Amino acid sequence: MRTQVGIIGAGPAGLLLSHLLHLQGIESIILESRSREAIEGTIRAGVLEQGTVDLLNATGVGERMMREGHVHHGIELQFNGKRQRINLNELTGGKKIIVYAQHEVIKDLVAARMDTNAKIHFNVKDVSLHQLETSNPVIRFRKEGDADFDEIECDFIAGCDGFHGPSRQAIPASVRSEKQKVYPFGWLGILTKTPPVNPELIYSNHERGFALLSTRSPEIQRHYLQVDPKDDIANWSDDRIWSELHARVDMKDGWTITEGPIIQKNIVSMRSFVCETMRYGRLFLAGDAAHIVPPTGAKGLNLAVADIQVLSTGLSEFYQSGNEEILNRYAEICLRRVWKAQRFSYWMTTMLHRDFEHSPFEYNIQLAELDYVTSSHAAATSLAENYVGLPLELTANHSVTL
Ligand code: RFL
Ligand code: PHB
Repeated sequence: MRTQVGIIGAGPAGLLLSHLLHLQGIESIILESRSREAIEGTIRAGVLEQGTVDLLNATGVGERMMREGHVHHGIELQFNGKRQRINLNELTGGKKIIVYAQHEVIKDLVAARMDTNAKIHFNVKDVSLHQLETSNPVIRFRKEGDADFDEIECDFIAGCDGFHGPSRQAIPASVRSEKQKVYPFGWLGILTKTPPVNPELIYSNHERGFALLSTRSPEIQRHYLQVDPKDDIANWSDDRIWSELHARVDMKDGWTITEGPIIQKNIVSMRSFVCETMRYGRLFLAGDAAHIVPPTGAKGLNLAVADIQVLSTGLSEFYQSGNEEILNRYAEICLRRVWKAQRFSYWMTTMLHRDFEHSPFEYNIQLAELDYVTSSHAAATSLAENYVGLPLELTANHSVTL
């Protein structure tokens, strides 16, 4: 087999890249280790930045998002028994976010690719990358049920295979600089069958631990509780989850979270991670394959989209005119924005979670920071402009808002 761009992974990064390349007349093949049902059913992100929304709309895959997603103009921060609103819209000159589940974005992208007879191989096994330093890199893999290996010869390989995929590992360790921080926090996430509890997301700092109330649809809500990352979900009965949510978000004025049947629950751990080369020869890493953020800033999916915007622009310039300038600066362009998103995600995480190793002094500093952020116009503006998404600077005098 031969293609122009071989893409490993059908997450948001891989599917969006294939979609954007198709719009520019560039051919790609996607290899995905899971089934279509599995990728379309995995519950993950919920918040889409303004720039992500604009890109999906501009490229013809935003129609259902605009119909079924929820536009939010602000978020609420709860601490010290009160709730304070950050008006994202006013503080950013009219920007907003849309709450629309990641697996719905995946469904829309898969449907768009299937409509144009895209080559997506699901359930592939034993993917490995070869000849990355040449102009004909190769991906080797096995199709479902096949004993023999297949090979795809490509011009470029896009490693969009998430944190645990093989692409990053294919870069020699000597040229990979990896920086990470592991947090002593985990998130217990639930999906519950109830109407929305609030028109906007509530991020709550409570002395028992962080809680986040989010949404999915008029019938299904998504909530999170800070727990020990090593805790077992079996220790969390539905009753225990509801009583902990009540303790962390109910208000003295009588506002109380609405309970309902819990239809899904799991625990994820949290880390910040950056691989500081995102390119090796003809291999380009994008999304979680290159960087991970803790979910408190709602940035992971949006960073994957930004990487793909840069990569597809670089590839399209290469195929149109042979100009490799953007491709050569791919890692530098992406990492500049990635590090700012890392800073924001780290800051939101440390401000909102309860670190049980901390002294009362440090806890009070955290509360003072929340008080400052919600009472200073300058500090609230800083939070807002990061939350809706910083601009992506492709060149010194060419910047697009993502
Ligand atoms: P993905 O989504 O992990 O997709 C990678 C794909 O590669 C496949 N794969 C392989 N395929 C072939 N061969 C192999 N050997 C392979 N190994 C892996 C995988 O099966 C998979 O299909 O990476 P991508 O595309 O970079 O997308 C990144 C996002 O998924 C991630 O950053 C977000 O989900 C993070 N995130 C959030 N991001 C936001 O922007 N806003 C949010 O509100 C938000 N909330 C969250 C989140 C992540 C969470 N979890 C579960 C960590 C909330 C949570 C709880
Ligand atoms: C979600 O709805 O899943 C969600 C919302 C905000 C976050 C993280 C996750 O910061």
